[in-house]
Amino acid sequence: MALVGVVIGSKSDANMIQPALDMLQQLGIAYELSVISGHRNPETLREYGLKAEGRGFEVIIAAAGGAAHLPGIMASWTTLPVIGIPLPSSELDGIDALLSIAQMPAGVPVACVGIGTSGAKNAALLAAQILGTKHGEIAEAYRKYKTKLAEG
Ligand code: RP5
Repeated sequence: MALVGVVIGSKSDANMIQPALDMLQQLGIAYELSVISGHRNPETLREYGLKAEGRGFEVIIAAAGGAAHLPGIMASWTTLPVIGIPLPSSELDGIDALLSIAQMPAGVPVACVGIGTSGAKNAALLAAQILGTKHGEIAEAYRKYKTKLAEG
């Protein structure tokens, strides 16, 4: 069963979040990838958020570019932790998405990583850290990753 729900705002975002998917796979974390636009499919996004916990997800990663309302709206429909990835798909190269995701009004947090592929990789690692507080095998996989990282 997938522990992480990964949602992107457009099919065109797929390449940019591939590092997140690769890292989740490397750490042995099952995920499900969905394409749901915050502004083109608002009802689908609502339903996804409301059902996410019941479907067994424990963390949601939401990636979008432009005004990037997807992670924030997702967070409004679920109590699961939401990690937002700002994508550089617009004329502003992701600065717009970064500010939109990071500057959530108080009360509805979204954990915002950096812009683009580095952020995508870090989103998966952050998800692993969150899941590791409950799942010993994920904590162990993350520890091994950190050990290798130190070796250079
Ligand atoms: C965002 O706008 C998407 O995440 C994508 O990065 C960008 C373009 O999407 P569409 O033109 O497919 O709506 O919402």
